[in-house]
Amino acid sequence: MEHDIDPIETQEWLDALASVLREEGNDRAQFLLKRLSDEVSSSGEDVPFAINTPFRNTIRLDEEPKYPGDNELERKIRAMIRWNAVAMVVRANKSGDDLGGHISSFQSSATLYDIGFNHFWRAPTATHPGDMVYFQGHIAPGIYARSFVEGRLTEEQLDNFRREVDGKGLSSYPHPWLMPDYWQFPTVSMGLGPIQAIYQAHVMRYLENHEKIEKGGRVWAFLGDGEMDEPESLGAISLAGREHLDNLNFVINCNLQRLDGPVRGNGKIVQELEGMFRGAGWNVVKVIWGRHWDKLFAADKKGLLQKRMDEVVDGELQAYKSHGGAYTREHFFGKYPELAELVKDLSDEDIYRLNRGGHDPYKVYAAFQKAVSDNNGQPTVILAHTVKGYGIEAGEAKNMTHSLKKLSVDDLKTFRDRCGVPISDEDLEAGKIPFYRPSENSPEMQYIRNHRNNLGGYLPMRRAKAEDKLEVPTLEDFSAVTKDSGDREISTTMAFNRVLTQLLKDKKIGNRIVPIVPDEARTFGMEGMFRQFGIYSPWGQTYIPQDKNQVMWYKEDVKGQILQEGINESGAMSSWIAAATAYSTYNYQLVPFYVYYSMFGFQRIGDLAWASGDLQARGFLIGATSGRTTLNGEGLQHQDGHSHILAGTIPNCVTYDCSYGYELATIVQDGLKRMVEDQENVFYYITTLNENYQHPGLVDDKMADGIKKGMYLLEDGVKKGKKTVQLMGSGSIMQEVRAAAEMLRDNWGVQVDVWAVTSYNELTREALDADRENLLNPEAKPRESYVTEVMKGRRGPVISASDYMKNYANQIRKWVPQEYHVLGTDGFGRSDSRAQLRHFFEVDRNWITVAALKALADEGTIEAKEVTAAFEKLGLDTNKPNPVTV
Ligand SMILES: Cc1ncc(C[n+]2csc(CCOP(=O)(O)OP(=O)(O)O)c2C)c(N)n1
Ligand SMILES: [Mg+2]
Repeated sequence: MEHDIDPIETQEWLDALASVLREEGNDRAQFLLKRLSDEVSSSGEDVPFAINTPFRNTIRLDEEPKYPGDNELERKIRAMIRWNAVAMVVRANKSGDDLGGHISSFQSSATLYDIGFNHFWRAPTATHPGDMVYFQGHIAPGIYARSFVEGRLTEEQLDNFRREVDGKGLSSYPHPWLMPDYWQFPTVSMGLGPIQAIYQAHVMRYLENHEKIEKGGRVWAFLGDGEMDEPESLGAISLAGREHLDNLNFVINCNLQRLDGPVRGNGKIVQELEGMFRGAGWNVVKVIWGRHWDKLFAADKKGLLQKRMDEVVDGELQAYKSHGGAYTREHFFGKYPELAELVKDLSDEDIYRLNRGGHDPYKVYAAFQKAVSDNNGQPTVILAHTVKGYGIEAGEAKNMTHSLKKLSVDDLKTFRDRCGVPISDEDLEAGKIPFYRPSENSPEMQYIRNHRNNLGGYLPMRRAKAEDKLEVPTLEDFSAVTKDSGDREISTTMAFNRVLTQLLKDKKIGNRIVPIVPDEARTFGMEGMFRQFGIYSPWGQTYIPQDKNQVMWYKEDVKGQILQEGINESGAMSSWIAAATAYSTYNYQLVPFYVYYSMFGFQRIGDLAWASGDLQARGFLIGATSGRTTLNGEGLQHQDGHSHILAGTIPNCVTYDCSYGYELATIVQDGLKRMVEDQENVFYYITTLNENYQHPGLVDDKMADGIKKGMYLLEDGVKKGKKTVQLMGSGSIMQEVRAAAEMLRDNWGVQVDVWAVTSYNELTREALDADRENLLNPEAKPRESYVTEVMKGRRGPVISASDYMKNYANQIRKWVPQEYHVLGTDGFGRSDSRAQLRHFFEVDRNWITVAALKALADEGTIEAKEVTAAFEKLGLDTNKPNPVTV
């Protein structure tokens, strides 16, 4: 009911409420409102739905804290940073190299960052873990500009913005890989910043609860309002609310625009976000209007100004800023005569200068202060209303402003005037766009230095290596897994569980191991770890678990070591990232093992995996229940035959497909040595399988060396004679390869060597490196690739079979000295028995056998008709359709 049918009665209720607020405070008022609302709903009626507050500042004027800074000095500092940020991009785009860069986004968020740098963000010190700031990716020029003024970056570096190849320049966006001492978090792929920040805060709490790091760190994520449309941006906010992550702040720069146009032209992005975050249990602090509006609101006794604010849509708000004061007077205030009256004494210029909250240091400071010190133990989102392209006449609030990279001399002059930097007309007219840095003893520099010193040092800053030195177990320590399994049939997933359990119990690094699962531990047989090591929960366990009377009950514990992240691969991956970079962020090494269905790995969270490379994450990703035909009953969407190809695209991701427990133990031990002891910036992807069979044992160091390099000789079967082949196998398909070897020997008199290939990716990388070295050293004796080195002199054609697409094994073709034939699982998976699937994809023992015979026929060792006979003998249909087509 919109219409007020009894204003006198309404006023009585409002007066009563005002008196409660005045005399007894907000808590009492809330209590009464809740009672009233309970009363209405218990009578079966609807309660008014209100997830939003009006479109105004959350913090009232009389609640604002005193501003602790020198606003005038800060304004001057901010102006020079803003100038340098623009100069950097415009200079980079004068060369004609089309380097790109962004001007308008930072201009809209400069005040937000400045308040953080001047008053809030602590650098890590001996006594404080430091704050972690996720900078919005494409405002990087603004952060460089500040570092330049601080003397941390040189003019030469600024001039090489986006020129990264020769190592002198600054990366286009925050990329730890390219600036390892500076940027901490890659954020520019929209949505990755917010989800990473949430899980960073979550892992921070995990470490605090385990008393592994000092308390007091905070995570600040700066995000765009357009970016909030990414599912990753909002998809995990309920975790932060539920876990009371009051160490987390989002600052969303609501400049109402994204790249092409308005974020919500016909609505209000601030209000929409408010509702979502409130629903997820966050504090929402709206910073809508700057202080120049305060007087107008105070004079607006009838609430008409508020009514107008509530009804106006973002498309209009954008147009007001873009068209100026006269337009705003007519279209905004002019709608109601009382509002036109309210601003009659203001000039058009005054109206244009009515500022938005995100550009007002007083309002922004108040919001940040509330987030830090008055947050009711919940995460806080600050919704800062700003203008995109603020202060840039050529682009302010214009739809095209995101892409603005070049400014005319006149535009530069106007912007220079607005910033008040001492740059001459002559310089600008001569095409120079000088940077500006005040002298070291200027009040501005003193101010910057004092404030950053008080906050522990300069940011951004990244620690490239942890100071702590750890020792990892030796391969001998894993002898339970590296020895022959005898008659016992086990899977590599089971072998992995043994390795992990042993690591968790290890005296030296056991407390550094972080197992991570997304609701799939039982699938991998890991449920025994629940009771043994506990599932992390900030609440401990407030209920008696249903299975408490069983040996392996579901134990939740504040000291629990396992991160069970629910059905949430992106969240689990983000937890893994936070743990895998703890050596850098917390100076405390962790070894996370994220175990998941291999199909729901790289293809689902590919962009986070790519970011992990940039982040120089160190840890293990375990694609359990892998293999297109080995995971047999689940069908097309579960059966992975390509994750190794995807993983291989990440330069510092080391990948292995294991057949046996001793391979797995060798690889994990080597990974620990490289990542933990040597602090090498690589991470591991290992696939394990759930097919049970007997496992042989590790023979010697040479075998271990081959496992790490990517292949080794498993069966040395070729002696004298002409009928010889080389078979390569990996994963579970190794069992088919070995069976084929038996058949070839027994039924066709062929001698066979069997090679175990643990990583076609590693073999390829090494061989490509050898090729490159040979190219660069044309007169030197060529380096032989490892593949060539082990295969040369071996007799007979080579047949490779794996549970992965043919492209995976095909990679090494160039370096295999013999004829090379590849079998693989190209096509969509489907549910059936393993035997049926391997027949369907033509990777079983029969198909390997006919492929070997055909290779022998091709080289003239046997006759083609013998191959035809083999097809008949083995009952293989030569009219079978190509599996990739069905
Ligand atoms: C996943 C992804 N998609 C698209 C882009 C390209 N992109 C860069 S900035 C941008 C617009 C950002 O708008 P908003 O989040 O509102 O930030 P603003 O610049 O307005 O602060 C887009 C689409 C990207 N970086 N990442
Ligand atoms: Mg925006």
